[in-house]
Amino acid sequence: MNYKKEKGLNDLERQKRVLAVHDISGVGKCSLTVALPIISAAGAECSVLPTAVLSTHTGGFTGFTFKDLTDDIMPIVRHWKSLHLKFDAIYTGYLGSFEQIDLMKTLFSDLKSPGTVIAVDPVMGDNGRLYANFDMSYPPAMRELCAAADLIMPNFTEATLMLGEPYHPAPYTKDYVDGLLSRLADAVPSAKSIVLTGVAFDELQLGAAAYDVASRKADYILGENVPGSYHGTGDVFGSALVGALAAGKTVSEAVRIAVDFTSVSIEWTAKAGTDIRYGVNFETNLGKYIAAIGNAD
Ligand code: PXL
Repeated sequence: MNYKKEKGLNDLERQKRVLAVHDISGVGKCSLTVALPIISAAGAECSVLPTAVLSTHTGGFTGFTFKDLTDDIMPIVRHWKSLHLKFDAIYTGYLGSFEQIDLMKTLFSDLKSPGTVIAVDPVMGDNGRLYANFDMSYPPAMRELCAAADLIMPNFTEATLMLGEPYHPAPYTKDYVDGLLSRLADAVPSAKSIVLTGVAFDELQLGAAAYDVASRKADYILGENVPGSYHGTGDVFGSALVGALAAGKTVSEAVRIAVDFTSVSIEWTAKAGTDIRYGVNFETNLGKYIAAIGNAD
């Protein structure tokens, strides 16, 4: 039997490795508790660098604990550097401080090798408001970090904050979204791709734009708009996107997979009537995600 001919075995020669740099919030399904299972389901190794340990995320709970791990970041990076590890992607999300934003620039230059994709989710806010713990001095710093990335994935709140523009809720016109993408591309010249989440041109559909900076063209990838604003959906989307990219999908293909996975996960959660603070039931839908990636057999 020629094992090489079997689907997927060529890929086993070297499994892709993604480094996810986010906080770990014990309860509330966001950041690393989402990135680890989803990127693993895509067939990639998900190495993690926790930026902080919280009892819950900061969106809607009071009295959460917050253990900052800033001091551990550089010793961890130095150890990994000594191991000569290759990361196919580095995916950053929630960062708790300016110092951590600065450290990410060092982490990128220390840990990237030719071919490493730097994916930055400038996690800062939603629905026109910054998350607790951040003030208006944070967006310009996040914009600088985005300027070190190959791919950024802001929502409209984060995009407008980084551009210093007023936030408008959906629905949007195509002209407005095209203009926003073009201004983002000018503001973040390193980025080859911009994935803008929360795109809706009417009440019925919601999705993302996959903007190719070289051609200045956007693909609009929409799915059913399931009502409800659940916590952690940005991280579910981002992790599904990064996992699909690690599995070899194009940016537009990966956005399609991530939009569908996020939308079906929201649908299940809405049916169950879960408190929005506890995040979405993506776990039940991981099989569909794996099938979309093509690793099902
Ligand atoms: O999902 C974004 C996120 C991640 N991590 C923490 C958060 C938030 C949003 O509020 O508080 C700790």
